[in-house]
Amino acid sequence: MSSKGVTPTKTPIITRPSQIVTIDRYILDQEQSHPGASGDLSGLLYDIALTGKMIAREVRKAGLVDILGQTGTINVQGEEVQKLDDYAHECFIKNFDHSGRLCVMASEEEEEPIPIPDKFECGNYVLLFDPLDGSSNIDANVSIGSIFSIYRRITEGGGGGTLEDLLRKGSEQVAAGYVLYGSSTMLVYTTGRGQVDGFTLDPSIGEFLLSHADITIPDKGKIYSCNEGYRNLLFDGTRRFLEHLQEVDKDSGRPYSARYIGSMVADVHRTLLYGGIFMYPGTEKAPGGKLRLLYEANPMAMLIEQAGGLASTGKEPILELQATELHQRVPLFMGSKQDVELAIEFEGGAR
Ligand code: AHM
Ligand code: MG
Repeated sequence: MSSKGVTPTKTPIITRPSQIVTIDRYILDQEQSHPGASGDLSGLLYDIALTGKMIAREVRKAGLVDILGQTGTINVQGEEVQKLDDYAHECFIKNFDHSGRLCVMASEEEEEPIPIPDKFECGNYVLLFDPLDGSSNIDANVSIGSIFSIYRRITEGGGGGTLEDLLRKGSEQVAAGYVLYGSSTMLVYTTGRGQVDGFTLDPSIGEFLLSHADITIPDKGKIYSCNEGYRNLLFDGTRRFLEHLQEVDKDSGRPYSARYIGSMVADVHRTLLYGGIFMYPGTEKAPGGKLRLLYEANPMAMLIEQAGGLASTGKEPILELQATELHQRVPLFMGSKQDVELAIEFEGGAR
């Protein structure tokens, strides 16, 4: 997978488009630039946009739960009120199981692979998703998000896919992205070729409009993002890296500022736009860290690297790890190239 050669800069490089481009039109234009494309990947991306809109609609109502009904109860419209993460998980499944484009799915919320029901056709793609990441933040009105990762199937025969189709290397992803439910709803995705684009939902017309074309992450940032509450559990190299970022040295732009939302989609989104480093390292208690390789690390690593940044475990590139378990965890350092390279030096790893 190719990533961009990026020149150092202090501000995010985003081309503000002068025309109004809907996500549908953008996806169609991209498809037409690939002669011979079947349209299946485009169809999956349309369905991601729809799913994002449906989840955004429910997220907007989260604060009204006392008025509209508690989860597990029947609301005044006679509908059962679901927990938001259950709703998001089912929304993905209901929108994708009958598309004819997938052969198997997997969700961070479900232990086992999710098969395509027998009554529906199977296709050539595989979808993994974290339906609502950071959901412990919902009650505090903090940004949350959905993350997705798409692969081409590797099993042959045209029927349902297997674990083999799901346990992959991140470098094999054909598309990845997230929907951020923040002060506005944004969909950011990549299909490779060094291109990452962001679309903002205009709620008045229900359309995602291209707002951040060709996002390029600054080569070096001035923000670090991690849960410093675990400082005393960190390995020495990681702790020394943090201390290094906090030292005062005007020439190298230190000290860095700390920003940690505790909601990966929001923290990675800021890192993509402003640069710097987001990390969820391993600790003595949890050497593999917390975040999941297939649902969180791989899709975010693809986005960051396609925008010109770097993603590493501290020892090896995230995208080169062969997944061995559906829910495996992985230590994570991602963001501006120079900042992640420095983290790798402190971690004692190789690029
Ligand atoms: P979740 O998948 O249970 O929502 O947990 C993932 C979230 C990420 O969004 C975030 O980066 C991380 O957990 C925060 O964890 P911590 O509270 O340990 O800092
Ligand atoms: Mg998650």
